[in-house]
Amino acid sequence: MQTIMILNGPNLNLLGKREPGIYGAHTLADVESLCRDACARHGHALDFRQSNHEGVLIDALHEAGTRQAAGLLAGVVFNAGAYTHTSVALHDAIKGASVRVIELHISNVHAREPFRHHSFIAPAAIGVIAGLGVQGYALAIAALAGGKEA
Ligand code: CA2
Repeated sequence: MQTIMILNGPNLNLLGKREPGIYGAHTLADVESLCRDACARHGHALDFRQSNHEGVLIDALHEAGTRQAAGLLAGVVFNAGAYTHTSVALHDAIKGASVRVIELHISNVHAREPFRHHSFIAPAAIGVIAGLGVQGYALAIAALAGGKEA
């Protein structure tokens, strides 16, 4: 059974606790449970992570690339949070690890402040989902499970 990694970046641990008008009322634990159900439906195992630290996210992407190369991982659903808009290092990590990544945002970043319109992740990703709320995670899992190729 292949695993799908869900990787969440900075401040996503606050989900459901602040700014419900933008991100909804679901907590990160709710997102994990939604992802667990979606992975189970598609016959995949779940590896669900969150970190507020860029280096930890980079290490996770490297690990994902190694596991994907061994046939053990279908890909990564990556909500890089605000690092999306700032991090060349995360772009390089995805490229360097040759890992299949779907960039995910709960909110529609293109309808928000201009500084959220640029993504360093998107050019290294196989696809992008934004603005569909936490259900976007389930859609991204379905895409990876369906064999979406780079
Ligand atoms: O819409 C998304 O999923 C984002 O990746 C969320 C990030 C934001 O910086 C991106 O532009 C879009 C923010 C992470 C969550 O931050 C929270 C802050 C306060 C309360 C709840 C969540």
